[in-house]
Amino acid sequence: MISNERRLRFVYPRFSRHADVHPELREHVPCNEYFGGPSLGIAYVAAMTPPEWTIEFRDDRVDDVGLDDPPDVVGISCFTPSGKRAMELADAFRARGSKVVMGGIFPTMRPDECAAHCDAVVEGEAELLWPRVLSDAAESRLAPRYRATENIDPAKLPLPRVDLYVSRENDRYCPDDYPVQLSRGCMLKCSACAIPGVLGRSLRPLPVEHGLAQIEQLERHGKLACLTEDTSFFPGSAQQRAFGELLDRIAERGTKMSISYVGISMPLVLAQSPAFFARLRRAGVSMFYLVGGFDPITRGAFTGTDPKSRQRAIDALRRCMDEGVEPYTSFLVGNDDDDEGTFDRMLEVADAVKLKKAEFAIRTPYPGTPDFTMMRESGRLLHEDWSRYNDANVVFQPTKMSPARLERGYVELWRDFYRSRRSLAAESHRERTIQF
Ligand code: B12
Ligand code: SF4
Repeated sequence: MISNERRLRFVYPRFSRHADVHPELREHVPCNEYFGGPSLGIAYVAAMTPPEWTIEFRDDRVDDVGLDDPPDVVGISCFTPSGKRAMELADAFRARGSKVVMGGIFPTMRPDECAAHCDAVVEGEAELLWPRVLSDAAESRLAPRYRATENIDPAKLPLPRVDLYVSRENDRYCPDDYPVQLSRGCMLKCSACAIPGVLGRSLRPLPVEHGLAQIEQLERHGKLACLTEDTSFFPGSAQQRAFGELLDRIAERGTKMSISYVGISMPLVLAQSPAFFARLRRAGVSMFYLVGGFDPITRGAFTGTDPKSRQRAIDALRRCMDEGVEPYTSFLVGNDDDDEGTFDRMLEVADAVKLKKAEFAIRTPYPGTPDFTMMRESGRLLHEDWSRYNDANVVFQPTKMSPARLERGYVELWRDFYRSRRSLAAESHRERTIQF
C-alpha cells in the first residue's frame, strides 16, 4: 500500500572508476580526481513528477541510500557500469517493502535482466511515461514494463532538477560543473555508442532557450556547465546553428565563465571554421573534452598502418591549441587494428603536440551497441560482469594482443604520459583536475 505521504526516492548507484580499479593511478597521475555529478536522467524525470509526491535523492557514491527508511517508491537510474549495483539495491529495497522502478541506459538495454529485480522497468526516454508510472504505483497496478513509444517534444522539456544533485554535495564531493544537454538522440550508428538505442534515432536539438536556462540555473547554484555531446557540432546542421546561437547568447551576457568544457571529436574539430572558434572563445570556452580513437576516422590513427589518420589526429590537436582551446583528450585503446605498438604511438603523438592533459580508456562493448552484438556473436566477450564494463577493464578478447597486455598497456599509458607532466601538481585546482 502506498502511504498518503507518497514518498519517492531517486537513487544513483555507485560504480567503479579508473582509479578504483587501478589504485596505482593515484600515484602516477599528479592531478585531482574529477568526481562528476550523476547523468541528467534523474534530474529530468524528477522534474516530471506530480506535486503530490515528496522527492528525495540519494547518490550511492557519497550517501547512505537509506535502506533503513524505505520510501513508497524507489526510482533507480543506472548505466552499464552501475547496473549490477542497481540490481542489488533494487532487491534490497523491495525486500523492505518499497516498490522499485528502474530506468536509464542499462535497464533499456537489459530489460529482462532488470525486471527480475524490480517492480517495473522503464525503457527509453521516460518523461512522457513517468506520471503514469507513478499513478500506477499509487494504485498498486504497476506494469512490469513501460516502453517509450514517442519522444517528448524538446520544446516541452522542463528544466532538470539539478538542485537535487547539488543538495547532496559535501566537503568530499563538490563538482565544479554539472552536465548540460543540448540535444536528444542521434541518427548515426557509431559501433560503440548506446545513445541511438536509448534516446532515439533522430537528433532532436533542444531549444536554445532551454540550453541557456540550464546554464543560468547552474550559475545560480555557483556551478559551471559541461557540454558533453559532440552532436551539437554536426557540421551544417540545425544543431550547429543552434549551438552557435547559444554561444553568442552566452557571450552577450558578459565575460563571466559559465562553461567548463565542451565535448567534441577530432573529425568535428577539423570541420569547424575559424569563425566558429572565434564564437567559442567569445563565449569563454577554453577547454574541449576531445575524444580520440572512438570515431571511425581517428580509430586508425594509432595503428601504425594509417599515416593519414595519424596526421589528422595531430592536426586536430594542433588546431585546438592554435585556436586557444585546450584539448583535454580522452584516448581509447583496444580497437581491432590496435597492436602492442599503439601505446607508444599514442604517447608520441601526445608529446609531439605537447598535450597537457589526457585520459585513457579501454574500449568497452556496452550492451545495446553494435560492438556488443558483434563481440558476442563472435564469442569474444570474456564475461558479462557489468560492474567491470567501465572502460577500465578488458572485457573482450582483443585481436592483436592478449587481454592482459591491453590492460597493462592502458595502465602504462597513464603512468608514462604523466611521468613527464609532474609539474601539473603545482597548477590551479581547475588546471589539474581530470577524470580518472
Ligand atoms: C555527461 C556525460 C558524462 C560526463 C559527465 C558525467 C556526468 N556528470 O553525468 C563525463 C564526461 C564526466 C562522463 C564520464 C563517463 N561516462 Co558518460 N556520458 C555523458 C553523456 C554525454 C550525457 C549523460 C546525460 O546526462 N544524459 C541525458 C539523460 C537525460 O539521459 P539518460 O540518463 O539516458 O536519461 C533518460 C532515460 O535513460 C531515462 N532514465 C534515466 N534514469 C532514469 C531513472 C528512472 C527511475 C526512470 C524511470 C527513467 C530514467 O529517462 C531519462 C530522460 O529521458 C552520456 C551520453 C548521453 N547522451 O546520454 C555519456 C555516457 C552515459 N557515458 C558513458 C560512460 C561509459 C562514461 C564513463 C564510465 C567513461 C569512463 N570510464 O570514463 C564515465 C563515468 C564517470 C562518471 N559519470 O563519473 C556511456 C555509458 C555507456 C553505457 N552503455 O552504459 C555514455 C552513454 C556515452 C556513450 N556514448 O557511450 N560522462
Ligand atoms: S557517438 Fe555521438 S555521433 Fe556516434 S552515435 Fe553516439 S551520439 Fe551519435
